Amino acid sequence: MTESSAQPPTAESIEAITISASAELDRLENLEAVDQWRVSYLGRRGMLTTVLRGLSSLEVEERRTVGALANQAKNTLEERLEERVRQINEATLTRSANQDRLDVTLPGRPALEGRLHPTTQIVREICSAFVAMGFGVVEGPEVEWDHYNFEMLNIPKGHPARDMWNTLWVDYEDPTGEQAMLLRTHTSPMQARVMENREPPIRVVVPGKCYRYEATDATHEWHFYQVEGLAVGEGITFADLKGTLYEFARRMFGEERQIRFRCDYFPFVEPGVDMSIDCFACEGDGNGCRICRDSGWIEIMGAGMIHPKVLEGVGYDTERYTGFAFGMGPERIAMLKYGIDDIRHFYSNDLRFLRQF
Ligand code: FA5
Repeated sequence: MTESSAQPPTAESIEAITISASAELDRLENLEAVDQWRVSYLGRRGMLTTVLRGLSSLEVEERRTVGALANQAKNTLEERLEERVRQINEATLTRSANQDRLDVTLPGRPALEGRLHPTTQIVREICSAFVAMGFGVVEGPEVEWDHYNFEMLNIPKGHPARDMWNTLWVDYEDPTGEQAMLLRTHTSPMQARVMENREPPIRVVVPGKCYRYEATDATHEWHFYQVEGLAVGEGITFADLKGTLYEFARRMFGEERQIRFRCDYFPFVEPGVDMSIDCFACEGDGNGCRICRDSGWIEIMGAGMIHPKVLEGVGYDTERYTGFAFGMGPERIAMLKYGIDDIRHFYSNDLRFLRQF
């Protein structure tokens, strides 16, 4: 670009300005530079504006001809300016679309609709069955003391039964040096926590997450849910345990269900049992049932009458009060109910699995 001269304008000088301004404009790549160009050619002191001002020094006849050329040049440059701005905007949009891999012409994606996780659904179903039978629902800490997870459940330090629960310990120095911290291996620590804070009669269920240092397989996760149950009062017997759990099985799995109790060992109950329901998928006739493995029975929980040592531990009069407790795994119950073949599906976050519930 050259400085405008004080010379009177001529057809040649106007043409020269138009050619050089157009060539310069074509080389500009951004809107700031284009605006500077506009100021220097078409602005109040721009080159072409100055030329137009100089028309007054021309003879009338010449002024008419050169003036018409100057106006035409102004219109041409203004049109070219508009066109260049449009080109730069388009190029910027294309560049950003390519770089960001964003196709602004695509229709928007519909918002994903969330739903309850299958574990949450089954936990709620289990709790509702017990709430309908007069139980309340309480929750407790997932990071727990050894004291509640083991000691208060009649599993002192060094007791071989501790091996039944592969424990994840928390690296924490207790200032008193007495307590070890862990991720609860079951919901049973809530038995003592609830009883310490209440007087019988007690009827509660405790849903919550548990953790075990376990190798995972189709039926074992290292984190999973349990629903604990606890009933304490005067005159509670094993018949109450059986009646309550039978009613639960009917509500969860249908009116026709049969149940079976077999002896099992848990240090905090006496007697201890495991409870099974008869297989709803087959007749136990040995035709290769995936669900009960042809036994005709499906194990769903551990249970038993609360051990007197546990009741003593929380200061209850064992001559007066008795009770029962049970603990079940909701994922395993959901697997049975919906025919899910691998517990690891629950927490692998595959929407194709989760959307089915
Ligand atoms: C217990 O944890 C006892 N606290 C249950 C209990 C409570 C017995 C009250 C008596 C009185 P067990 O380790 O068997 O028991 O676990 C209970 C249920 O938790 C199992 O039946 C199973 O459904 C579930 N469970 C246990 N380990 C896993 C695991 N690794 N992955 C998924 N579910 C599991």
